[in-house]
Amino acid sequence: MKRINIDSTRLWHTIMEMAKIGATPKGGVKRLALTETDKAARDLFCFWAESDGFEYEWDSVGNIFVTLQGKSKNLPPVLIGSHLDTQPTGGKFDGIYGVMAGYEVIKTIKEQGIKPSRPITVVNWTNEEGVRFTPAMAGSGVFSGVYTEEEIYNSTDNNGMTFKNELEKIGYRGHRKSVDYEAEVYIEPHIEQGPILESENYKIGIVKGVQGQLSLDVSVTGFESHSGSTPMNMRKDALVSSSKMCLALNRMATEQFPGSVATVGKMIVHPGARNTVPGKTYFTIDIRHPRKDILFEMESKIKQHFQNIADETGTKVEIRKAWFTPPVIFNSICAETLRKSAEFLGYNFMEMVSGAGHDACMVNNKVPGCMVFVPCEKGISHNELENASPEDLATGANVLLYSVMDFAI
Ligand code: HGY
Ligand code: MN
Ligand code: MN
Repeated sequence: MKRINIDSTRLWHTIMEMAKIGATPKGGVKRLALTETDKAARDLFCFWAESDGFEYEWDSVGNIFVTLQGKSKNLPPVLIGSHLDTQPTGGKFDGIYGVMAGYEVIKTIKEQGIKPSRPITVVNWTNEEGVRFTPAMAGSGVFSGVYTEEEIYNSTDNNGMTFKNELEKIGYRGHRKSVDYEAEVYIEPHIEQGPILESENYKIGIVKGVQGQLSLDVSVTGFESHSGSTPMNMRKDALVSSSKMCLALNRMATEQFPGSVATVGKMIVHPGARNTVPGKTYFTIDIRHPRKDILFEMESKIKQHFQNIADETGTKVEIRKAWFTPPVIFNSICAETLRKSAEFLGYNFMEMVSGAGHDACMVNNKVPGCMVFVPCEKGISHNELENASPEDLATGANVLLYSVMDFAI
C-alpha cells in the first residue's frame, strides 16, 4: 500500500481554531462542560462535519458522533475519540487533540477515496473533566453502562443547575439512548500529560492501561466564633482541622503508600470572613494508584486519620465517595495494532501506563480499545502552559490513521 499521511498543517489549524473558544489570557483554554463555550466548540465541530459531508448526531447525554460511512452501514464502527471540555485553567491539547486527530484521520481517508468496510466514527465525550459536574467521564460512562442516564442527569453544579437542564439549554440532548450505541474497537489519542516520552525521547506511547482513581468529598464542621475574643483553646476551627487532614493525606502518599498520588484540589471555607473562626469546610480528595486494593487501604487509613484529627480539634468530619474508577488494562490486540503501525511508520515507541484518567477507561467496560500517547512539553498539563509540537501531534495521528485502517479497511 502506498504510504499516506494525515495533513499536519490542517490538524494543527483545527486544534488552534478550537483553542480560540474559551481562550484565556495566558494562552490556555477554559471550556467547562455544558457552558456556552462548550456549546460553541460543539457547534464548530458539527459545522466542520456538515461542511465536510460527514454524518453526525449526538446521543442522550450529548456525546457527539461524526461518521465516515463504510461499505456496510450495519457493522459497528471503529470508534476514535476524546473530549472537548477542559479544566478551568486547561490547555489547548488535553482531550481536543484526540477528537481533532480522529477527525483528521476520517478526512484523510475520505480524501484518499478509500471506502472503509465499516463506518469510522469520531466521538466527543461529554464532561470528561468532571469539573463542573461530577462524576468525571460522565458521557463515556453512560455510553458504557457504568452510569445510568438518570444519575448523570441529576448531577448538579455549584449553583444547583442540573446536568439535564444545562444539556438541554445548549441544545445537545439527543434522543438516541447513549447506552444503545455499539462499536467494534475504540482508540483514544491523547497527549501524555507527563514527562516520560519527552525525557526519554520517544515519539509514541502505547498505553497498556490506566491507574485507578478514587475521588472523595470531605466536610468538616467546627463552630463559628469571633476571631478576636475567642481564646485559642476554646476554638473549634474547621480550617485548622482540615489543614491537618490535608497534611496527613500528603504524608500518606509520600511516605506510607509509594507509587500513589494524592491531591486536595478544591476547598471551600465557610463563612469565609476574615474575623470569624471558620465553622465549616468542604474539600475534595483525588487519590490514584495502579492497584485497587491499595486505593481501598488508603481510603480506610484516610477515614481513621481524619477521625482522629477531628476528635483532637473538637470538629466533626464526614467523608463521601464521589467516584471510583478501577485500574484498567487495555485490549492487547488493539495495543499490538498500534505497535505495528508505529513500527511500519518508523517511529520509536514505548509501552506505558497512564497516570491521568481518560474516557477510554469507561469505554473499556463495553468496547475493546487502547490509547496512543504523544509527548507534551515538559509533561505540563491541566495548566495554561500546556504545549505540544505540530510534528509530535502529526506522528500520533499517523499511527492512528494506520491503526484505524487496519481495523476498518
Ligand atoms: O483527572 C484526570 O485524570 C483527567 O484528566 N480528567
Ligand atoms: Mn483528557
Ligand atoms: Mn484532563
